Amino acid sequence: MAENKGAYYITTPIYYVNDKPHLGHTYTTVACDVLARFKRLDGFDVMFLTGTDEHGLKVKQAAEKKGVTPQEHTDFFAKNFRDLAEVMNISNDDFIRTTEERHKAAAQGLWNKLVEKGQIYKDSYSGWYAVRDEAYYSEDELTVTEDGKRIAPSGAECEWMEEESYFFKLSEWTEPLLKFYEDHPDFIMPQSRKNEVISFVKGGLRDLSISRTTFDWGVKVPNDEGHVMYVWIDALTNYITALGFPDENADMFQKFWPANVHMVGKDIIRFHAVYWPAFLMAADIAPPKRVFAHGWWTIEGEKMSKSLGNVISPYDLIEKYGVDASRYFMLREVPFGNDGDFSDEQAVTRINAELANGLGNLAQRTLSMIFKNCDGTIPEVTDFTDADNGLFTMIRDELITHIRRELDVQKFHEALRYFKMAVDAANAYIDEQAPWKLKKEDPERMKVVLYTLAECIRCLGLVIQPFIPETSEKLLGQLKIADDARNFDALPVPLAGGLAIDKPEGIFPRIERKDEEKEGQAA
Ligand code: ME8
Repeated sequence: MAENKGAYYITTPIYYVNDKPHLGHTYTTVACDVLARFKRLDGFDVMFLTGTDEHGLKVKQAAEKKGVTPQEHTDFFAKNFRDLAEVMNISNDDFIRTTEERHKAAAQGLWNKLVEKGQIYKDSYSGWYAVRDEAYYSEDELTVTEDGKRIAPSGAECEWMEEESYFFKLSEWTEPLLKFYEDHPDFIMPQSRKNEVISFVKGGLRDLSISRTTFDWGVKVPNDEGHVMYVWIDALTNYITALGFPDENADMFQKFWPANVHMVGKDIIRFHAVYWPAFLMAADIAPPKRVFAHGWWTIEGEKMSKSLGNVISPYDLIEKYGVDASRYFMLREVPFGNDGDFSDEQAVTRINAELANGLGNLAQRTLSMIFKNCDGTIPEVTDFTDADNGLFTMIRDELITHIRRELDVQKFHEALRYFKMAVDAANAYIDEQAPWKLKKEDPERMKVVLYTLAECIRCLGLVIQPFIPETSEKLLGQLKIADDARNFDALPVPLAGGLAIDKPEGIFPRIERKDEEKEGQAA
């Protein structure tokens, strides 16, 4: 049994149910899944939450357009997100929908606490509102088109709104927030986003309108049913709903709050790193430990988004490359935190080089030699050379330390770079040692080399599980690694000799390029 290292709580944003999920949503969820799986294998008790954000004018309008009720609309789209999570092999422990009763109770519970603490007052509000962003903008943030339309920095069109509203005393939290950022230097990551947030807060915060009267598709404000809560106070609360809030003595709340990481895209950093900790501090609840804002997938430089009509469907990716290769590519290609332009060309190159030729080829070459030349059993050997031991040190002892360190700061691409270096080292070793030559010249040495490689494949298979769970399962299955020997505690325990392995099967097929297919047809 692995040592229990304590609790670890990770969340994705809850996605709007105004359309089907695309590559961008999948990216955030896969990144969180990798962390959740890694932490479980590393001995933590993990809670991993994802879900859907189902209230607001946008949803109501989308439902009206389709001629269905908002609830029917949200039921349909929430299912899309749930289904995709299953297809992408996402290991979430809970899936929250903001239309659930438990969530309404939590949002109202937080509201009541803020009222108790004197943090909410009623006034009236007017300003430029973008329905698409569910946000008000100040005049100086807007551009005015020739025909007088006001456009927000996000590109959304704004309309003038005037309504009675409840306000949260955000202005009182300017200094406490700045102090919080200073005392918790790792709260906002990466650094570029942190600088952006701090300079926004230093500019001074205005009180925030947190209720709406112009529509009713939302959580009702307690004791004033003409108002529904502003979608963001409603949505952000999801992170504590799932832990049993408003019961702060609930076991889950006690165990998992504050969250270790709220993973979000950079578009919603302000809500998570400014409003959310302010709401929580105002309600006497600890803020989360970290908000990590990753970059955007772009297509030819433009953010992938439904409104621009340039979205990549995760199902297309899966069809072309498979689930695991898609997961690997997303996290390997772009330094996590930066924007990245999507191209199939890069996906094929990366997958072929690192999965098919890299890991796949290493496993296939090694396991088929063992199968043919060692009676299908792992050789029993003892005399290791410096070259063998060097590889063990790199892959059995050091690799996990590098990956753990990089994942703790959400550098998925760096973790995978270390993995790739280890695979390359093992492939270089097989070429140098040339076990196919040793077969005649020195069969005893051949066995040692094949054992060394099999042991490296075991370790590589173990550490890569969070990224490519299905393939590593196949690989560890071929090596007959028992289920209880698949967590990271098992890494230092060497592969036993004498065990029979399964007949090896390729784990990563090479992906044919479109141009190769054409050439093939012409030939
Ligand atoms: O903002 N590249 O929901 P949403 C990378 N409901 N990631 C992307 C992306 C892209 N092109 N497009 C979207 C909301 N994402 C709110 C959140 S949380 C309390 C409420 C990902 O459906 C990224 O994680 O618009 C981004 O933050 C999120 O989807 C926005 O999803």
